[in-house]
Amino acid sequence: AEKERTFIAIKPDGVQRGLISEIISRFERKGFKLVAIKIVVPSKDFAKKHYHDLSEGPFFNGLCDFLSSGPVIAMVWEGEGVIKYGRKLIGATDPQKSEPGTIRGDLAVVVGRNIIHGSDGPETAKDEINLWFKPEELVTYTSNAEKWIYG
Ligand code: YYY
Ligand code: MG
Repeated sequence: AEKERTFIAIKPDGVQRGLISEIISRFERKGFKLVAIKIVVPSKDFAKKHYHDLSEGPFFNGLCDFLSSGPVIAMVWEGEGVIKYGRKLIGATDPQKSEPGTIRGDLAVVVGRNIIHGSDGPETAKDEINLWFKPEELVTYTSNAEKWIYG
């Protein structure tokens, strides 16, 4: 059965700090399935498209400069409830308010360098996956572990 999908990105700070495998393993160990991944330096225009919802905010320009400042790991993760639970794994937007045990809580200190992005709902997940990936870059497969994860 086709499960829900979400867009997750490790931002340039997470990549530069050597946190790629740490972040991927949290999603992987949980039982979510990686269905697309690439490393890319987004242009500033692309960053603006990604964050278009925030274009009115005072931090928009700096945020887009930052996202386009270096390599990003763009991913699509699949699983039951992955959109909402992915946000839980990530933690609150401001790492000062993220619980310990979450990615931002454990690994980040300030909101402008919070190392990871995750879609905030089904509509944005769809839009962000379409923005970052071509359909043929998404790989549909059955993981051998699925019957042990879902029963
Ligand atoms: O979805 P999430 O990343 O948790 O937060 P958003 O409200 O969508 O903001 C996107 C991004 O913008 C956030 O991860 C950091 C940055 N940002 C900021 O630098 N300062 C703020 N006051 C709010 C958000
Ligand atoms: Mg957001």
